[in-house]
Amino acid sequence: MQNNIIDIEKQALESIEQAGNSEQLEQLSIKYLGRKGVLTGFLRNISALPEDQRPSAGKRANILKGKLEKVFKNAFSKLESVDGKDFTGIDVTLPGRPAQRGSLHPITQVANEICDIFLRLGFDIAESPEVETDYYNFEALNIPKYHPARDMQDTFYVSENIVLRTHTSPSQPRVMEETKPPVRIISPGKVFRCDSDVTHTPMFYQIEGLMVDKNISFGDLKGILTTFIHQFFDKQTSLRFRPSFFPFTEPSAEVDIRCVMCKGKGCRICSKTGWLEILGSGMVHPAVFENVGYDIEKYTGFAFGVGIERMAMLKYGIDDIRKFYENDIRFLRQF
Ligand code: 2NL
Repeated sequence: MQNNIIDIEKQALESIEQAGNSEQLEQLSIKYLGRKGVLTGFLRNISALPEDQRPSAGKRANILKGKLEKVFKNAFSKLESVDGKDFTGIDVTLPGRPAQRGSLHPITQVANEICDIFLRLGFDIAESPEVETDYYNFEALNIPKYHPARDMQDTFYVSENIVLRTHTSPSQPRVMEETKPPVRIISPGKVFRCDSDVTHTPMFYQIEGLMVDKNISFGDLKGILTTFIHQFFDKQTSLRFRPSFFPFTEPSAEVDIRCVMCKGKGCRICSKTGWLEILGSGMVHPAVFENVGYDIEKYTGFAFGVGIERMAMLKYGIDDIRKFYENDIRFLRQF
């Protein structure tokens, strides 16, 4: 009996060693460990042994069973890696996987489109840091020390004198400090405000424009902005200029367009007014020119700011600004 179990072990280990592939190994595993296998048969026959030999025979058989299970497991994993290496070529007749084509984010597309319109009108692009000094973000733009826009509720402060820019205007005094008029620039980019709901995200995109020269008038402002709106939406779009207030312009005007959804009849998008507010603008305040050293007797200029998300929402009929930043590929693929 003792010899018998030693023989079984010896035979099993030898044949496992010689097995060349997982199929042979599978057969061996059935032969030794299967329900009708050698070891099961051995265990079943224990009752035929003399009583004093039964416990030790049972114990030896169970130990061998555990050992063979481990050996099989190792042998299988060894053979699996060998099986993989048998693969010698590619099946060139299989259909290929189509490459996924990427596309620009809708905000980038709209920003590019707006920049292109102004580049054709002779504007240059001016960029500046997203982390800005208090001076260029507020002071240079005539936003006084205790103006509500400077509140920590509205502005992200990095330190006492450093903020995440709340508009892209800071690039404009930066350019004016270094360039004599004429100046014709637009500043696209990310801006940041402590605000978050259906129409506000804490990070959003803006494009601001600035034109300075001798004899620049409110008529130039109207002409340039009308051309811009007609090119971006369509030539039939009506505009209206409403008096407004900004610390950096005087006079200031807000620009509305006829509702692109209802064409002025009144709908949910325009809150039944028939008009949509899309731009802030005005003639550059003399205090801004003085801050950058421009002669206010010689030069005048206009400036404006437009939110890119809002333009994209109106152009494509999107009702929730947060959709731009959820990165749902099903949304983004539509553009
Ligand atoms: C808005 C308002 C505006 C400006 C931005 C500006 C820049 C300089 C001087 C004067 Cl350097 N003005 N920028 C002017 C009027 C309005 O933006 O509602 N933006 C979304």
